[in-house]
Amino acid sequence: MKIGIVCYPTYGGSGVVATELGIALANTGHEVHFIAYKQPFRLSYFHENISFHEVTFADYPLFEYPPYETALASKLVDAVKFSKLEVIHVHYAIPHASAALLAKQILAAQNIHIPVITTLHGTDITLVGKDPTYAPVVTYSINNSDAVTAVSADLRRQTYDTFDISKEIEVIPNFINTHIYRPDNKSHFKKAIAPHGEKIIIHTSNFREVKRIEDVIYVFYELRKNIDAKLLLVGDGPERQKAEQLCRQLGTCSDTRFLGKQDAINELLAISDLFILPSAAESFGLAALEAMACGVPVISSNAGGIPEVNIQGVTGFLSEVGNVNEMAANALRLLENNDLLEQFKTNALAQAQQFSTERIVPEYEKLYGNLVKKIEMKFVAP
Ligand code: GMT
Repeated sequence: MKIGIVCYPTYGGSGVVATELGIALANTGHEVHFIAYKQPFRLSYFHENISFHEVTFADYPLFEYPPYETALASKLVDAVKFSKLEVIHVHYAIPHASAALLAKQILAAQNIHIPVITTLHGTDITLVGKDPTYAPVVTYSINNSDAVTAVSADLRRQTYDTFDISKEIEVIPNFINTHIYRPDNKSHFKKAIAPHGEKIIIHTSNFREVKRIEDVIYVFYELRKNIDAKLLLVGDGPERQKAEQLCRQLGTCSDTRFLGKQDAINELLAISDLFILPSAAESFGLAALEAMACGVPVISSNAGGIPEVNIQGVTGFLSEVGNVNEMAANALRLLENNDLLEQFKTNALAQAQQFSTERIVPEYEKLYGNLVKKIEMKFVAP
């Protein structure tokens, strides 16, 4: 099948999922075309089944804001016509879904019919999408896509609760490449970070306010009163400076490393003992799944779709958002009891297998196949 994938190419969960989906589809023989304003960051190598179409903007003094949505719709029309795409799959509603629907209309006027699949990722619904600035367009785009998927049951519920939705939303959870994200306890690497056998605590994110980085530092501060531990903070973003200030104020900097954006996150996760995800909102929590696939239990908040991934008392512990004392107590309970920690590591790994690429990606393939058949029956059948 010839599949067009639209995504944000920068660091961020939706772009990661879209890119990994495209790679997985290409590996099974589909022809995948990424349409984005920049090469997606996990796509920096050649793959015979993958092409990239860059959305470019013609600059003009009148445009105070580049008309991204218009440029994207035009690029989609071009890609569908000349690469003979059969489906357009957009990740993140704003403005990808509405741009794809515009492209679909333009193409229909030329007797080219193509289904549009919209995948909702979270902030396009829970934070940005419900703002009155965007809500009418988001509602229209969801109701008029040929299929809509959400990455968790909680996100589907929130979408129905927030907008006036008449469309069926299917849940297809995020997935993980368990061949890359897997336990791999490199002792020399571990030793470089924790030379005296300290426990390694890790957090990865884009350091936005919603991630509550300061809670990570408070949990670590409490934990460190009782055990020897090191904290790895991976990623970068607007909250980084505040996090550094807090770490200095609490005196935890000597055991904390700010590693910035890293490509080989799997290697850092694989040497870690515990992952902390205290987010205020999280439609799914792909970062937690990445950790679990490396055999790392998760101490998290119970926001959004996190409980669908991190299972209370099995793969980790969940607390109300902001309850850092309970998070620290749960972390300590695990780290002080090696048998319990080992059991949770095994459980985390087993839970992550439920979300393997091999299990989840065929759900998308099935969806594409059904939609293409429907279009053929409507427009091609005699
Ligand atoms: O969480 C972020 O900052 C990135 C964000 C995005 O929109 O790219 O991630 C969202 O999509 C991910 C992939 O589906 C989910 O795993 C994240 O939970 C979700 N983030 C939020 O809901 C805050």
